[in-house]
This record gives sequence, structure tokens and C-alpha cells, in this order.
Amino acid sequence: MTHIVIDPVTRLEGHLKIEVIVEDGRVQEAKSSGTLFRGVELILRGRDPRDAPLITQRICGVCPIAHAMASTLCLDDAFGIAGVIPNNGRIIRNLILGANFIQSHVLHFYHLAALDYVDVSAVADYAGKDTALNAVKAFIGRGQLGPLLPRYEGDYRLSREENREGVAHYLEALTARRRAHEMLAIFGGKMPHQVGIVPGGATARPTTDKIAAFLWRLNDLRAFIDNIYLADILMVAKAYGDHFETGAGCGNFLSYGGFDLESRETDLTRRDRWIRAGTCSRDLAYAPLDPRQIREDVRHSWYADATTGQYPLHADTAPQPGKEGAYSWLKSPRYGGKVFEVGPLARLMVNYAAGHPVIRQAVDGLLSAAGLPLSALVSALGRHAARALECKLVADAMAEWVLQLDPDAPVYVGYEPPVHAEGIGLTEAPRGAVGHWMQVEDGVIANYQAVVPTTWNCSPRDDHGAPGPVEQALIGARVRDVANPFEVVRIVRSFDPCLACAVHLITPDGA
Ligand code: NFE
Ligand code: MG
Repeated sequence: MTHIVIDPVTRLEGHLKIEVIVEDGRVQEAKSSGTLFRGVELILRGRDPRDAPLITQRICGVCPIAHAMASTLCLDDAFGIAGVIPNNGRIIRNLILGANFIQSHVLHFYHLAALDYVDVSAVADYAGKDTALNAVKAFIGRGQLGPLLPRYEGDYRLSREENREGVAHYLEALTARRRAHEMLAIFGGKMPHQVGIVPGGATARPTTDKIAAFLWRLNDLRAFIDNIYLADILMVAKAYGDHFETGAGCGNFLSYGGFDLESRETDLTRRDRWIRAGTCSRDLAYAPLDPRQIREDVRHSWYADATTGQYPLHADTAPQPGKEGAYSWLKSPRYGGKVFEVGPLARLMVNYAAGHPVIRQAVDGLLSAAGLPLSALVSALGRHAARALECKLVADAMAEWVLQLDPDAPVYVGYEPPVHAEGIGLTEAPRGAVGHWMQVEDGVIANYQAVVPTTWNCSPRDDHGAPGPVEQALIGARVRDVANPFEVVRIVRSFDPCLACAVHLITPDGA
């Protein structure tokens, strides 16, 4: 029996500790712990609700847009304007969020996960003329190994040429991400922490020069996604095919839905959205979303047991460091009492099950190109494939949305902030379903709660002892070399965890 502790797991956002017990070459037990305590939302209490989208964006520098969107939808709801957002405002919000999806998915594959599969040392003896590869060679030669090491050794399977191509694309991906940030800033002002998405609509007018500036960058990125990102996924899939058979996880998938296609329906679970809301399991039985089924358990989290099992709108957060039996600062969100995975794979599965025509066709096309059954998607490598495919589909949809903007129409509708109200904002972040809940009393925020994608995926055991999605994905996984547990980090990173988001934390009692 070997007890492996990886603390922190590198190349992800925030502070994650993973512990596994390996026996007879397989993981028998797994624990996922968020080791960071934060109190970002503490400062929301007593503030003007209009501060919430600006402050909650500071939960994370990677997905601030998703928090701005969840918070803004929550405020639209609380302010009674959810059904009257102008089309321009709705579309601009989608474009800002979509730009962040593209940036985040490219970031995750190339700059966080690829080094699990691509051997960067293949450029050390590169003798060709490619300036990018020579720059990396010189970088390594100077002993600047920071982003590239430490790493596990042994299981690198690509050819020397493929590795070099992977490294060259690692650099190209930096340019692609810059392009996505520029694109976001056209309507969002800046990245991170944009200023374009606001209750009532958006702040930027969609002038023709802005539309053109957005579109050429988007088309540039679409070429990168189609020709490089998706091709690299297939290259990795060929060499590491066994990773389609590992890391399946809990097999329940949840999507809040995102990218509004209309803004008349005030109930977000019924609103027409490009990514549809709902749940499904591995058998693809689709069910509509009912947010009232969401609860957060804390039996194994460092919070007072009295606060367990609460619906977010009325939830409480009472930190209790050192609580016996607890091992994480993440709560355990559950839906109908069950464990659910969120994220690109969950979205594709739910939308496939719901019969989304574009997603169905794209998933079937990708699987037939790779010669794989649908069940292969529910795996470590399947999550990467799902993320890349979603990146393409969102980018393609954005190319249509940007042309629906009307330079002569309004982007914003005014409102009176209420004295007493409550709101719910549900959307999709790059890493999965994100929801914000708010109560307003006497014109100020009385309670504000967020349930965030990585809180779902990296959650510890719940009150019934059921392990969280990442924990379940690890249990049973084969580990060939306990000194180099590649399989463990490949499974964990396939979820694209962000622990900064996951432990955002609301601390109503000021602790
Ligand atoms: Ni900090 Fe986030 C995304 C959100 S994940 S990255 O995507 O919401 O928990
Ligand atoms: Mg929370």
C-alpha cells in the first residue's frame, strides 16, 4: 500500500491537495482538499447590490466574466428587469463571456495540461531554424525551467517531432490567448475584471468598427481552434488512448445553461440558451434543471455542522478550522442529494441528451473521426476532447452572434434598485455551472452566496459519505509507477480545477 500526497497539485489555479491510497496498482481511496481560506464575499454584506458584479469578479482572474455574468443575471432578477434586457446587451454579454471561454480553454489545454503529455525536453537538441523552438531551447539552456518543471518522468509517448510541434503550439497558444483578451476588451473594456456586463445590459455601443475588430480576431482564433487545438487533441488521443478508459467519475452531469438567445423569459431554467440547462446520467436520460434541488453539505468541510444541507439563497457559512473529520475548505454541492460533475463534458452530455442539434452532430463527428464510442468521452482524455470541441462550437456560434448586433439599437435599460428583493443568477463558466444567490434588505445586500464549478467538481465527501466527482474519478484508476503518478494528475487536471473559485467563500458572521 502506498500513500501518495500531491500538495499542491501544480499547473492548476489555486491550492489543491490530492491524497490517494494505491494498492495493487490501483487507487483505493482518494481525497481532494481545498487548502486555501478566502473571504472575498464577506465584503458584499451591507453594500449596494450594484457592487456585486464588480466585487465577485475578483474571486478569480481566470473566469471573472462568469462571475460577472452570474452576478449580473442575479441582479437583473432582483431588480425586475430580467425580461427586458435589449438584444444588443444580451449579445454583447455573450460575446464577452464567449471570448473568455476561448481564452480559458486554450489556456487549460496548452499551458496547464499539455505538459502531462508533451515532452518539452525534445527541443533541447533542436537544430532547425524555427524561431519559436529556438527561443524555447535558449530558455531551457539558461536553466529557466519554472513553468516546465517539476514534472513526473517516464510516460511521454509522442514522437520527437510531435513533441516539438506541441511545444511550438504551446507558444502559439500564448498569442491566441492574447487575441482572445483583446477581443474581450473591445466590448468589456479590459481583462481581467471587465466593465462591459452590467445589470440592464451592456456598457459599450456596438459600432461597426468594434464589430469588425471583434470579428477578425474571432476568425483568427477559429482557425487556431480548428487547425491546431483540435488537431493536437487528436494527436494526444492517438498516443494516450488508454486515458479514454480512466477517470470516468460519478457519471451524473449538470448544466445550468448559458449564452442567452432571448431575454423575455425571466425564469433562467426555461430561458432559450445556446447551452441548455438540465441534468443527465451516463445513460443519457435528460431531465430539466430544478435549482431548488441544490444543497451544500459541510460534514467533511471546515464549517459548522449546523449549517449543512442548506439551499444557497438562505445558506450560512460558519468556518470551523480544525473540525474533526473535515479535510477541505470547499463545501460539497449536491443536486437532489446526488454527486454531479459540471464543466464542458457535462454540458456536452446534457445537451446531447437534450437533443441539441449542433452539439449532437459535432459530438458524433468528433467521435467518428477518432473512432470512439460516446462512452469514451466520459474519461480523463474525453474531458479534453469535450473542452476543445466546445471551444470550437462556442467560437462558431459567436461569429453569428456578433453579426446580429445592431449599431443603431439600445444596449441598456434603466432601473430603480429595490429596497427588498432576492435574486438568482445561473450561467455557465468555462469550468462549469456557476450560480449566485442574493438577498437585499433595506437597499443593501443581506446575504450573498455563490456555488462555483470547482466547488462541485473538487468537493469532499458529502454528509452521506459519497466522494466528490474528482475523488470518484480517481478511485479505481490504475497507477503504474507510484513514484511518478501521471495517471492521478492527468485525471485531476482533466477537470480544469480552479481552487481560487472553489473556495470563494461567503462568511456572513465575519469569521
Ligand atoms: Ni477560477 Fe471559475 C471557471 C468559475 S471555476 S475559474 O470557469 O465560476 O470554479
Ligand atoms: Mg459558496
